[in-house]
This record gives sequence, C-alpha cells and structure tokens, in this order.
Amino acid sequence: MNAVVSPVRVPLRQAWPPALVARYRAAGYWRGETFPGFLRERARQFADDVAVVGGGSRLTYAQLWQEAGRIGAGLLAAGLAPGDRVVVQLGNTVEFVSVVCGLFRAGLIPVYALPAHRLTEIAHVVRTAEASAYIAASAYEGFDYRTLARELQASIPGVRHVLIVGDAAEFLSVAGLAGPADALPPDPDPQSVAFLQLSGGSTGLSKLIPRTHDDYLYSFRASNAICGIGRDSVYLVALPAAHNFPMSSPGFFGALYAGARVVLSPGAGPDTAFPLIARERVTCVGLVPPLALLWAQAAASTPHDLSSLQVLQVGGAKLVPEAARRVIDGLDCQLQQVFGMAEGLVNYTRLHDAPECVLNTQGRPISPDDEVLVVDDHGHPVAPGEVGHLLTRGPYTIRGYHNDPGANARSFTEDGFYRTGDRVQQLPGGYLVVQGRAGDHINRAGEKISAEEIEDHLLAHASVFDAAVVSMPDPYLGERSCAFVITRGERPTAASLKAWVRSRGLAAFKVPDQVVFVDAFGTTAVGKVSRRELRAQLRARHIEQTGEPR
Ligand code: AMP
Ligand code: DBH
Repeated sequence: MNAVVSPVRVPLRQAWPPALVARYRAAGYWRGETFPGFLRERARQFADDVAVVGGGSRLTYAQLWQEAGRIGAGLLAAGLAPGDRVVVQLGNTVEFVSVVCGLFRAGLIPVYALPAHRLTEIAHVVRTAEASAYIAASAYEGFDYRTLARELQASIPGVRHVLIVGDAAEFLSVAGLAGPADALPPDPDPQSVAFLQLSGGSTGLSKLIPRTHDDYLYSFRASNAICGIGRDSVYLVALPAAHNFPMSSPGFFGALYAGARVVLSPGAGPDTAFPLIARERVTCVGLVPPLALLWAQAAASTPHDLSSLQVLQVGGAKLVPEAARRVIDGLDCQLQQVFGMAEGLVNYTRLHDAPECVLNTQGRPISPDDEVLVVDDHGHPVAPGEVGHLLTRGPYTIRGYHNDPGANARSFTEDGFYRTGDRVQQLPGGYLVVQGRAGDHINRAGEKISAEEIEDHLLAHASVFDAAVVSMPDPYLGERSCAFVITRGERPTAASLKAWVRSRGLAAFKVPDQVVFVDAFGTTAVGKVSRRELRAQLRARHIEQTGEPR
C-alpha cells in the first residue's frame, strides 16, 4: 500500500468559547446544518425547480446537486483529498455555484478570489491558504487565466492541480471531471471551517477569513427573513459572486437555502442587468452605491420591465442620504441599506422601517446576540450617540484570521471582539450610522484597497523615493485612490507609474486613480509623524489646495 503523506499545514480553525457555543446552539442560531446537508435537502424538496441561471445555462436543484457530486468526485479522483484548500477564481457564471458546491460535497475548502485579482494577489492567497489547487475560467472579461495558472505553478510548485472551466489547454477541464460518487466523504462537522473568504485588506495584503458551516448558514438564513427571501424570490448576483455581500447577505447562498432562483449577471451595469431582471422577473439585488445611482438614472428611460424588483439592497460603501433619496426616487422598489463585512457582522435597515431610518442609517445587526461596542481611542465606551470605533463579536463574527498572528493581535481584543476599523454612531434601537473609518484603506466603490500595499509596490520603482496613498472624495466612486509621490532621479510620468503598479500583478482597481508628485511630504508636525497622520495631512492639504468637493 502506498503511504500517502498528508502535508503539514496550518490547521483551519474557528472557535468560540464553549459557553457561547452552547448559547448560540440553544438560541437556535447554530443548527448543525452544513452546506452539503442543505443542498441535498433542497435537491430532494425542490428537485425540478430552477436553482441557478447564468449565460445560456440553467440548473434545477436536482441538477445542481448532481453536478456538484460529479465535480466533487472528479476532483477526488484527480488526486485531491478532503481538507485540501482550493483557490476558486471564477466570474458570475453557473460554474461558480456548481464548482463551489462540488468542493463542499468533496470536503474540499474553497478559497474565494475575485476575477480582478492577478498573479501577485493569487500567489499570496495560495501561499497563505497553503492551497494545492486552483480553479479558474479559461477567460473572463478578456483575461486569460490559463496564463496566470502557468505563472502560478512555475512560482509555487505546491499548486499541483489546475482546473479550468472552458478550453483547458494542458490543464484538466472542469467539464471532464468524473469519479465514483461513493468516494465522496460524509457531511462535515457543522462547526468546522467551510471555506476561506478574503478580507478587503485594510492593512497590507488580504487576510483569510475562516467561516464555519454553522456560523455562515445562520448569517444567510437569518438574512433571508430580514430581506424577505422565500421560495418565490429571484435573486440577481450583479456584483462579483465571490464578494461576501452577494454571497451571503442574503446573497446566492441565502437564495439557495430558501429554494429560490439565483440569476448570475456577467456585468453589474444596467445594460447587462436590466434585460435579465425583465426576463427572469428578478425580485432582489445587491449593489454598491455608485451602481445604485447609475441604475436609478437608467431606470427612467429603460425599455425593460423592472416591475418585478421588490428590494434593492445597497452596501459595501456608505450611501449618503442624498444618494439614498435619488435611488428611492429612481427605482420603484424598497431600498435596503446593508453594512456588512466578510469577517461577520451584517447590519440591515428593515423592510418596514420608516423612510428616515432607511435614508439616514446603515441598519442594525442581524442577531440579538451580535454584541456591538462603540469605543474611544482608549477602548472606553463612548456616550450613547457619540461617534467611536466599532467593535463586535457574535454568532457569525470570526475570532481570528487564518495563519496570521500579527493581524490577529491587531484586529481582535483580548476578549474576542473584532476591531472593524469603522467609526460609527449608534442610535436608539441599535441602528448604526457609518461615519468613516480609522484604518488606512480606500473604499473604492466597495472594493477595499490597502494604502500600505500600494505604497510598497510604488516604492519598488527605482524612481520613487517615497509614496503615500490616500483616499480622495470622488463624486462617482465615493472614494478614489490618490498616490502622493516623491521621486528621485528622473521623474516618471503618472501614466508610467500607474502602468508600473499594474505590471506588479495586481487587480486593476488597485492602480492609483490619481498620482500627485510632491517635493516633500512637508509635515509641519514636530518629531515623528505616523504614516497614518502623514496620509491624513496630505489628503487634507490637497483637498484644501484644489478645492475638491468633500
Ligand atoms: P471587508 O472587511 O473587506 O469585507 O469590508 C467591510 C468593510 O466595508 C466594512 O468594515 C466597512 O468599512 C465597509 N462597508 C461595508 N458596507 C458599508 C456601508 N453600507 N456603509 C459604509 N461602509 C461599508
Ligand atoms: O463590504 C462588505 O464586505 C459587505 C457589505 C455588505 C459585506 O461583506 C456584506 C454585506 O456581507
């Protein structure tokens, strides 16, 4: 018999204190359900109902279950073993759902990457997750992921398996996967980690977020009740499916849990989404603020019938009251604000809330057991209604990132609260108003960009002496990124610096929107100025000098 040596990897863990585990179970939040468990159940209950629609394909619940079994068994037959981590980089296609469900059936751990990510980001995620496989589409939005796969395998030999949706070239094709169904493992422990989600990376590189079956299923099951998702709902995935928002708030997993229909839109603009809404009679969709404004504007003159739309969710970045009003005026449906994070805590305005609440707040937590603390810089609770740092813990908020002790020391308090980095005000009834954030990231239309990460890439350029990346208010994106750069030697052009960042193997959304050359950072403060203060000063001075609207 061949001795199969299983690799020594950092174990996947997410543990709450035993007393809380007991409490979350007793309260009925954690029900011992799992991804494969609920998918099997829906396939039985709603066998012939359409589960997923995308491109030209449609899968019923029975077919989705079967496809997942074929893919899962095929991956095991190809040499993967339960527990292996698999980086999934797929766009909004039916295969996103069938592949991820296939991984769940095989006991494999999906690690979600965005289609926009490039080699540097994927390599970081593969290394941190210690992934042994990578699954991507041959091409999506004009990019060939097989090239990325080749570079990935050349730099990280641990990536032993590459699977491609579409023309697989020298790799294995997802369509060709097959294996014996009896090799599929029994359903996992509901408290075990089901997948790794990516954080937006507020400091440095993306961190990996281990979510358990119990905690994640609770978050989208409870979201269904709050968002009015039932078996008759049709949920449109307009944002990239790998984002936590369209995945779980209530997202396509919530929709599948409810026995509803999931429609995947390859693009989020009105031109792509509106015809789909009309054709599939979509009832609910989640958008980021700039898209919601675009939709509201386009709805006025569209020939497409949007009358099926009941709930338009907006989240990922702050929707200011004036914008909320325009969205409500432009689209004849209910607006729901969503303030969430892949680490856990999700807040919603409720469908029956008064208009002032929906316009002016980012909602309140899902769970009665979501603990919310609003504290000052020293960690002391602020007076009710004052602005402070948001800390949280609860039945679906993580207690730690995967394989990152440094981030864990920074991001969690000793008693297990997650430091969200957001500054909020808590109103009576627990409603939160997001008032900015403490961290140094740019929230570019819902995509979070770490200032530090981009500064590091700029500093790698021979002509860059120093760089500080900050967010600037932007009328369309909400925030855009601006790089202040001190050069040495010959000054490169702004365009060449942007091209440089791009050439470093990064997602296009991380390329600075604006480059401002300065001779010095010229801080007036005496002594040492922190990076954070420096960024704040540069930002304030630039806004003052250019008269940028706030
Ligand atoms: P991530 O941790 O990468 O999942 O990003 C979550 C972060 O997005 C939150 O901590 C907020 O900073 C931001 N965010 C999400 N939704 C909203 C919202 N409705 N309003 C303001 N900020 C938001
Ligand atoms: O921005 C986010 O990460 C987010 C927004 C809304 C999120 O993770 C969510 C809802 O679940």
